[in-house]
Amino acid sequence: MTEEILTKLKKNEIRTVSRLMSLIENGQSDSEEIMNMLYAHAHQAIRIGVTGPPGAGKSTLSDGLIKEFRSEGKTVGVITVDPTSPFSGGAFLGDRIRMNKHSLDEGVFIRSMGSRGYMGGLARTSHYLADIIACTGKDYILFETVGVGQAEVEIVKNVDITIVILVPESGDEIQVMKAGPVEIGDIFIVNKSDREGANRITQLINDYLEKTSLDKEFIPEVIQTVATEGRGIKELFHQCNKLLQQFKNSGTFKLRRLEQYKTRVRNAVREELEKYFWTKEKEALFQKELMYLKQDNLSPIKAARQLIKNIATSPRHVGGDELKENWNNAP
Ligand SMILES: Nc1nc2c(ncn2[C@@H]2O[C@H](COP(=O)(O)OP(=O)(O)OP(=O)(O)O)[C@@H](O)[C@H]2O)c(=O)[nH]1
Ligand SMILES: [Mg+2]
Repeated sequence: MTEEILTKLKKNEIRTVSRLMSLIENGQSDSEEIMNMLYAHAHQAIRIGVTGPPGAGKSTLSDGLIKEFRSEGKTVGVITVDPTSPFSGGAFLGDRIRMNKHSLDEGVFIRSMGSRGYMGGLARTSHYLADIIACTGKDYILFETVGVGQAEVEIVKNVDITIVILVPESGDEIQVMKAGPVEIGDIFIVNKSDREGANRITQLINDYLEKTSLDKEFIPEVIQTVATEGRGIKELFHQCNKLLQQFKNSGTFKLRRLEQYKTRVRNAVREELEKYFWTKEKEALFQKELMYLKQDNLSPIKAARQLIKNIATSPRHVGGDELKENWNNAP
């Protein structure tokens, strides 16, 4: 069955892609075997993170990048994470309108995700979706996330190259630092450069990068763009390709892939342990017992340690009474 899915993915069958994605997003347990199999076929695509504050022009810029990739005959997948919507699956309205023009293009696949409600965690789910897209043979996968929120940042940290977008309104240095995960940027964009203050913020970012990049492999470039008019997009596209080549030559690309792998494993361990820990029974008892506990006597960390100690000695088989006793005897 899994082989059949892979064959369909390789043929770029959209129905299979969508169905598989829904399966993953709903945390269906039988999807794990499929994903394990797909992983080996998901290495070819280059993963690019696009991040920045809300409304900075991430989608407009991604759209411009898609056009550049397409004009070079390259295929692209896009995963956008919409922080405000708990829903997933359907494209977010704004993105749908903006990226609509690609909907008939088989070389482009776009998927929006809500940022909440993923049993397996947002970062894990988004990279699973990327694995699926990669199996359809796409050359590039763009991840669009806002640069706030740990889960969102985690996604764009875990890619081959990261583009951080700022706008003239990002203002002074403090604002710039707050606007996104500045330390992870490989390329910086000052979008909306048709607005006042673009040069000032470009200077600020350049100064900041010079100060902080002393021990790094390179100082990231800052590029001014007007995404709505397509200005600066070619430059960004070329810079992306140049950096990727540089990373491949220097070994950085391989190192980053190794880091990505480690991060994915680490995240999976954390998520698996938590899933393993919070059995239905334990959750129910925990909810119930908490109401009767003298909470001022038992600090949360002590309570957690008691629960963990309990699970360590008899994993998965902790009976209600045992747990209750543990709670009651907790110092
Ligand atoms: N003046 C100007 N407006 C722009 C530029 N780029 C994008 N915009 C506008 O800014 C608004 C937000 O653009 P989006 O591309 O949706 O920004 P985003 O970062 O994807 O937004 P979210 O996904 O909601 O965080 C839209 O109205 C765009 O038309 C630009 O270079 N100049
Ligand atoms: Mg957007």
